[in-house]
Amino acid sequence: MKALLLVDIQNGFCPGGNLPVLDGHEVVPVANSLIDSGKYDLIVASQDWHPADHGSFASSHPGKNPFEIGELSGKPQMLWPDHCVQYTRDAELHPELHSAQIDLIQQKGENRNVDSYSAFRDNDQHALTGLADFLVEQGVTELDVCGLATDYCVKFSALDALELIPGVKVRFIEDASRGITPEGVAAAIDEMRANGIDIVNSTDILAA
Ligand code: VGL
Ligand code: ZN
Repeated sequence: MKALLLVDIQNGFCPGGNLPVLDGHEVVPVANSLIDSGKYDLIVASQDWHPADHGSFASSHPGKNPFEIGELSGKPQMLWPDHCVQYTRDAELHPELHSAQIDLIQQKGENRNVDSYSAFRDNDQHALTGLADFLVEQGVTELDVCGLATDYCVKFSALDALELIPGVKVRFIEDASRGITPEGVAAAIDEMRANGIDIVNSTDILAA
């Protein structure tokens, strides 16, 4: 059973959004070609879905600016601009993404006291979102992961998939992903590769 996980392809992470990733919108046509390819038995997506007072927002920490390190529930936390607030346009999946073909949208980041980069669980690794159980139930043996942002939510989702879906083979689709910083992307790719995740491009998948 082959599945595709589209991570946080939302307005908020594209140009014009509140936490724009450079060229983030460029993943959309690539993701669409994968969605439409017929290569996947199952297509799932994650959606960053924060309450307006989320503790990862710099605005929740008086005197702090976005991209500074603060504290959340006693742990160091990168402070972000307000982004992907529930029921706002910023939180919607990109309008050109072929969303009708997505089988399940997993929301995450609702708990204001902990951030959730991974589509599978909170950053403190306690609360599971339910996505791993769903993919296990569906009998997923191969999972391709892509989206925004490579150095945060994509990386943590890919690594958690390995840990939470027994026996799964995970691949990261580089050209269907963009990151926040070039150094972060390089480090994320090294870390994924070191953990046994294959780095592939959409062209390899479409040609196979
Ligand atoms: C993300 C930072 C904060 C992501 C989400 O989708 O990579 N990054 N929230
Ligand atoms: Zn977020």
